[in-house]
Amino acid sequence: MQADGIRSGYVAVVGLANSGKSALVNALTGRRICPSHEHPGMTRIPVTSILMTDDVQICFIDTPPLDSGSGCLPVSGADLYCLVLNSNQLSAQLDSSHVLDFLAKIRDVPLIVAPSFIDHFPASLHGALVNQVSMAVNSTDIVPVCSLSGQGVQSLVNSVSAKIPGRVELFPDDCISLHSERFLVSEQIRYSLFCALPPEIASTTAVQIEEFSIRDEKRYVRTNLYVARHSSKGVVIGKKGSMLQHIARIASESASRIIERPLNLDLWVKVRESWPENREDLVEFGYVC
Ligand SMILES: Nc1nc2c(ncn2[C@@H]2O[C@H](COP(=O)(O)OP(=O)(O)OP(=O)(O)O)[C@@H](O)[C@H]2O)c(=O)[nH]1
Ligand SMILES: [Mg+2]
Repeated sequence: MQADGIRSGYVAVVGLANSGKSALVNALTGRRICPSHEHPGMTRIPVTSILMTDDVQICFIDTPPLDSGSGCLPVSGADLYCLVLNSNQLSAQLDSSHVLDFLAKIRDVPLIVAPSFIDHFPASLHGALVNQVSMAVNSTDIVPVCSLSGQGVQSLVNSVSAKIPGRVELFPDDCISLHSERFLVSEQIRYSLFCALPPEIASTTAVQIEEFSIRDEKRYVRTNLYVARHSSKGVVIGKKGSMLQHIARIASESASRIIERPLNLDLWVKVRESWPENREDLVEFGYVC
């Protein structure tokens, strides 16, 4: 640890839908805590994932897309913002009113820009991407990344670490996230729906953990999946329960990898007619406060 304390703080990772925020947080921390999927708007509320080394503790906050919500800052009080821009749509993203609003609001908080998807461009063009960003954004820290191959990720960790304040440790040793195991598991169940089901059914199926208990070192997780239409119930269950088993397999594998414990997942499908249109249901299922 450094004499002036460890570098410890919060970094909010922000950007437009599908720009690669969640995949980047997972690459930065080496854990797949944040659900990442090609379906836009996969991240619905901020999700934390902590990078711990001997010298730094960085709590990355994966955020919902800037173009999804209220126009408020996705997270306030961060030590640093990391703006992720999809390099395939760089001009459009730099001109987006949501990005411009965000840049106007962050004021004195330091900013690092990470153009993502650089695997879609030859290395000879990466410098041009950096130049294009530097002409539009008031930041000298621009680190191109590919979260899938890991290219640029260590450089980004170095840039972020250099901007995190030295202070007392904010997080206990071995802390991987500020969320409960229960929340992390429920996000992996939600992710498994997108892997297994058509997007229109996955995005209208809510996950509600009814029981989360410890039995012989195993986590027992009884969960209700609420579909919004009667006709979706059969799709989620599948022939003789095959789809439900498939969903449970994906969710158990990914969740037990994250919490590093075996999991016994018990899934039940229920109908809550038109829940995405009902504010009380949205609150109950954790979509809005
Ligand atoms: N080829 C390539 N694919 C990427 C890269 N980054 C993310 N992806 C893929 O792009 C899709 C969207 O990535 P996410 O990380 O979920 O995007 P997001 O910004 O969190 O999306 P929202 O939560 O909807 O805002 C996923 O299928 C990722 O695997 C990248 O650098 N290169
Ligand atoms: Mg996301």
